[in-house]
Amino acid sequence: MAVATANKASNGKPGPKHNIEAMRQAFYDRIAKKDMAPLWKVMKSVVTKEPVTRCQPHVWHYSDVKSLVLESGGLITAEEAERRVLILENPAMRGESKATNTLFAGIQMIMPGEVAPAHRHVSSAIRFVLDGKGAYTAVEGEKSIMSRGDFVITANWAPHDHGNTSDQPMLWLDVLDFPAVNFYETSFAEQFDEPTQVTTRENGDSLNLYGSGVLPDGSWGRNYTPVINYTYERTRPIVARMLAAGEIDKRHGARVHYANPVTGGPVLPTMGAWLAMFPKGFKGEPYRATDGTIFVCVEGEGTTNVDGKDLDWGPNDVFVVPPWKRYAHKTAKQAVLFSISDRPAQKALGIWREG
Ligand code: 1HN
Repeated sequence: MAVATANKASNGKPGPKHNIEAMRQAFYDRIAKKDMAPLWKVMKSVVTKEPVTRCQPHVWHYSDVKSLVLESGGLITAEEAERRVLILENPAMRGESKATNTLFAGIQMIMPGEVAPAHRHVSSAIRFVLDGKGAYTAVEGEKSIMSRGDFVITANWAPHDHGNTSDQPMLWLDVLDFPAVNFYETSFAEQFDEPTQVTTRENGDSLNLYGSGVLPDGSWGRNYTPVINYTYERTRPIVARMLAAGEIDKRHGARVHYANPVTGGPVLPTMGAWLAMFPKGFKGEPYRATDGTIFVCVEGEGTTNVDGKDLDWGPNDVFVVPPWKRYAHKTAKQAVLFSISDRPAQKALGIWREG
């Protein structure tokens, strides 16, 4: 087989540089037919010097979202839809059901008298309640009545259904890890014959049992929190107390993370969540980390600068910060932000970085 010899004159014929390029291309064409390719052509784009993301910073304003979600209530029932959710699609990843590359976000509504039937799936879900009072989520036999600001957890394979016995629509943010689960191609799901599961534990049971500084003897033995609903009623006073005491991080404000009371670790192996209160006039220092983050404004208003772009937010607005983009919060009023990301998954894999 001919070997290219560089730097030899070529008497009017294409020069050696051209020869070697032509020979390389001919080689690439031949190996392509055998489903092979040269790493050296792609190496810098597959192992980048820094994180590369398609995810864009974006805010969904509740003034738009709420009226559109309410409108969807006239088009389809929760039963027919199974889950009546409008997807918050990252503008750079339309049609992929992604807010970040690893997380789904959507706004779900359940109308008075409706039931969203029981099912379970490998993908874990969280709900953050935006509007309404008195609808419930039943998770693994516990019925949890929800209020605004509550953080509700549906772990991997936990049976769950929703119902609304109140007299007003209830809306919440759903965040699921299914883009990550689907990346690993490990999704399973099933529906139950009965639309609602039998509940054996009353409202608030798991928070009372596991969130009171004592733990039942015996091991919980699962890799997610036993608490179904971390209520705003219990969590808000903690960040308010930190704010009053001046325990305010220069980047993240007076912030807590939601913890699994059995381990002290994150609530789910795939997703972690935080609640932060900021004083009026807060001007945060910039921060970046490799986990793309979904934020919800619970109270107040402010602006988050992400990589030079200002995202203005007020109550119930949802915004997304892509991985490794520097961001800094500032507030016009005292504000509360909930946030969620895939940080626990990245940490478990040893690939998380900040700074
Ligand atoms: C799901 O099961 C729920 O249970 C919400 O409320 C949103 C988005 C995609 C796939 C399953 C729920 C979902 C979902």
